[in-house]
Amino acid sequence: MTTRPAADAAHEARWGKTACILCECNCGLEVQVADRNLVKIRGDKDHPGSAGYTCEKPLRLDKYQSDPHRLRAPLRRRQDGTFEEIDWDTALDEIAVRLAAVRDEHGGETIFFYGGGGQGNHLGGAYGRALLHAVGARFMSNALAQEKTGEGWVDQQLHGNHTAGDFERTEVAIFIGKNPWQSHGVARARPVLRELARDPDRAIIVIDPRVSETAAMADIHLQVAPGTDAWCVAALAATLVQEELTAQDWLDQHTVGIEQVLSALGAIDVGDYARRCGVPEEQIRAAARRIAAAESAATYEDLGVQQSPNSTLVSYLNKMLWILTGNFAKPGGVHPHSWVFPIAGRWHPIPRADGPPRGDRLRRALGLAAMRWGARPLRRAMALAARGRGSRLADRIADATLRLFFESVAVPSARHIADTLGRSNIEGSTPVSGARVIGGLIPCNAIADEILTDHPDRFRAMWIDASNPVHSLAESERFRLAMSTLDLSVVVDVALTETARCADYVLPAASQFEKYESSLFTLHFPHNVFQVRAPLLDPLPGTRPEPEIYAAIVDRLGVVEDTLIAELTAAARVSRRAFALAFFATVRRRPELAGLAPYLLYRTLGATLPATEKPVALIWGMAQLCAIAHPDAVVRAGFTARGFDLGEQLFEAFRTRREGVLFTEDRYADAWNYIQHPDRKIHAAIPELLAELARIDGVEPSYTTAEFPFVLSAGERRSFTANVIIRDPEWRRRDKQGALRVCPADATELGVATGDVVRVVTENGSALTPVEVTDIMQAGHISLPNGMGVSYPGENGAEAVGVAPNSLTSAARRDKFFGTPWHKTVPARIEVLAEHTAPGARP
Ligand SMILES: Nc1nc2c(c(=O)[nH]1)N[C@H]1C(S)=C(S)[C@@H](COP(=O)(O)OP(=O)(O)OC[C@H]3O[C@@H](n4cnc5c(=O)[nH]c(N)nc54)[C@H](O)[C@@H]3O)O[C@H]1N2
Ligand SMILES: Nc1nc2c(c(=O)[nH]1)N[C@H]1C(S)=C(S)[C@@H](COP(=O)(O)OP(=O)(O)OC[C@H]3O[C@@H](n4cnc5c(=O)[nH]c(N)nc54)[C@H](O)[C@@H]3O)O[C@H]1N2
Ligand code: SF4
Ligand SMILES: [Mo]
Repeated sequence: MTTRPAADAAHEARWGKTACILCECNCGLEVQVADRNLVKIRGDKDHPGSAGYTCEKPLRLDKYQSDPHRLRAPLRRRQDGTFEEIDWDTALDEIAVRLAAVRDEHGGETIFFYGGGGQGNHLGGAYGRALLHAVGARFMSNALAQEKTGEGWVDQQLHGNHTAGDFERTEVAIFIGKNPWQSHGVARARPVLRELARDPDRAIIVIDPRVSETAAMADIHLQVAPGTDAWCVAALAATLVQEELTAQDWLDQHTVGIEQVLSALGAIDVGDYARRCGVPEEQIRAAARRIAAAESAATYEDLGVQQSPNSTLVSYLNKMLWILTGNFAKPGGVHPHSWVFPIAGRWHPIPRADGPPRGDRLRRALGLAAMRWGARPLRRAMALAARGRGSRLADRIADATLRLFFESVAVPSARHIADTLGRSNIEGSTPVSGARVIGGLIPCNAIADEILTDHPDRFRAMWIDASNPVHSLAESERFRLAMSTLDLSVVVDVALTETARCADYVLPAASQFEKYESSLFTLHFPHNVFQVRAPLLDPLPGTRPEPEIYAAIVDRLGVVEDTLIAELTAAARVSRRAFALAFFATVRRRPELAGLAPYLLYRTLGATLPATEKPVALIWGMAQLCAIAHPDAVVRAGFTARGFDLGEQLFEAFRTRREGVLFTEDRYADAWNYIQHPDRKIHAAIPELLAELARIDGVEPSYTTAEFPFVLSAGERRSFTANVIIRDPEWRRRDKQGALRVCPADATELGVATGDVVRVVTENGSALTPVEVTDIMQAGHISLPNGMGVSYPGENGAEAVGVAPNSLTSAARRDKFFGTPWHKTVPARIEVLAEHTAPGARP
């Protein structure tokens, strides 16, 4: 069952278990490896979440693993802008010195961190948090802050947690600016959608300006004009209120502040809002009635609205659809869920149903005193024990102490670690532009503003890991310019990406199949799954796994004394109990070390694990924190122990069950426990957004002008796009060029046909692209795929196929609350070329 880390037996074909890294579903895979290639790939039937399902995309994942794009040595930029290869020690030494110099001269807060994980790799980024703390940085961001921060904030106000819809069981599935047939986001999306569409008693409702694959299967498709969802979703919610379709008793019992919402929605002119969003009023009313009549309904909003105007307001209105109808804490509804470690929102431990251990307060007081006064001598004793004397005695002492004090001492210690590393408490605004910081993230669209200025607190250095912001953030040119003005920029990636090309140093990472990895997209309810993936093969020579890279730099910064590392390692050699005690006590005694926890674990617990398994040390910490946070749900998932031993059992399962682990099982009623408001109610009124709802009542939406008569959706998910994780254009089976989709009426008026090359022009750029004429588009709406336009080493040197969407977008067009970009509503025009030009050529 377990896959041993590869010994690189070159010719022997081996099957191993891993996961797909192309979208957040992380479907389980079985892969046959030979000659360092992923030769055969199939869905893993044993995976507890995907159960053998895959889409078409991972079958040629070898294009990620084995392409000529792979970096093989650290790179340093020369004066003339070209790169030279340097050895690892030189790279790490120089980077550490330069980071320390920026910190000492301008302060750690001027060192900015971006990325830290894509769709399948969050372990490296978790280790990267230690570096962030080691240099005293405060600001960071990642892709979530150009899509999910508005929704996250709304969730925080309403109930305090991230939610997931129960689409497998729901009667009515509502997708708002979401095309799960292509983009997934729901486990086993296609069978789930097919089943919904096939069953006459269930329904799919889609809000999308296009007839997306999902819209084509829908019972009701509200084909809005692009960017007008606020009026459409407000009209839906208003219909629920005005036709008295709300779950009034449930609202009285489980919500507070709902009256303000009801009165705001009660005042809306549904007919006029229907006109403004371009959807027939009767269709909106029919959709609202269908939702209200259902046993259960669940909603899913995504980029179509999150990267469009009024996104934060739309998130709020979206959530009103399931709140007003009471679709919470029941099969088929919407639920907050457990996490292995939260990537959005606060760490939220749920108390055991049978209450705290007896004498908790006394134990806590005694425990803390013991920790304070006893920890050091104890660790010393461990160190002695590790040298061979009294090891069993030390373990016994640790065992007894843990039994007495685990819940009272390790738990608060765990909270401090989780809050520090999760950073969700970091709020406020950015030093230069005053952009709102939410969940510890600054808006992606504000990053360049924080650099391109002579403000004394501007960002001076940037650390980028597993992300390609020059390509993926609005207005690539401006981001590129911003990078060029920094004192230091470092990129960790597997490929020489568009962003890496702008960096001072590029550090080559081992691929996701060459190291331990895991994704923290553990977003399910009532059953939640986590998979730790073991390497299928050794790192490509010259590359290193991120945990090793981060530990090496933190070593060089010299922020932790050797004696502490030695003492903790000694405790780990005695037993994991002894280690737990020493580790939690250390963090209790020196809270400033919490941010360095990943590094401490790697260097101490990791030192006692087999060499390739070192990165699993952090998984031990996650397992303990997860068991502390959700003890009953972990027990229901089949684990039997309590306290420290429960975390241990979970860790052993994560470490050895290669197909993934069902780590929590909830009951529907448990959803109430995940609400973070002490009254366990949904706080429905959000004053800022109710004011915004009132404001848009006076707005007539329009995003086009005579100069730019089209609305361009810049970045649609198609069958062969996967962000920019795969660079080889040959990976795509269909739509190789990534055509601009245009409706037949517009095509006729322009005089273009499928395959013709046109120039698409926006206020910020222009690009040549072939056209695909298709009636899935509505008049005035055009669309380009995401993930295109990345350079790839070809026969004639580096070539780029397709349009890089952010060569056309603007950083200024963004949500007024959280700065999320309006990629889906870019004003544009189409210029028809006199002569046809080769697609992909520079305009
Ligand atoms: N194949 C594939 N799957 C992916 C990815 C990928 O790159 N490729 N990326 C993953 C990632 S990171 C993400 S975040 C998700 C995103 O997943 P989705 O959000 O589902 O993907 P998109 O295609 O960007 O946008 C969804 C829909 O929004 C519609 N839309 C455009 N403008 C508007 C509008 O004004 N209003 C409304 N209501 N809809 C509008 C588009 O027509 C499209 O059908 O996909 C994930 N899955
Ligand atoms: N115009 C427009 N822009 C968009 C979107 C859009 O719809 N329209 N969508 C947005 C969305 S939703 C998202 S999520 C972002 C995604 O954009 P990014 O956050 O930039 O993420 P990815 O494209 O997933 O890039 C992943 C990077 O990680 C690298 N990588 C892969 N494996 C490893 C590894 O093991 N270690 C390291 N260190 N690196 C690795 C890959 O080579 C790649 O460079 O794009 C956004 N940008
Ligand atoms: S791309 Fe997403 S849905 Fe498709 S196999 Fe990979 S993880 Fe699963
Ligand atoms: Mo995304």
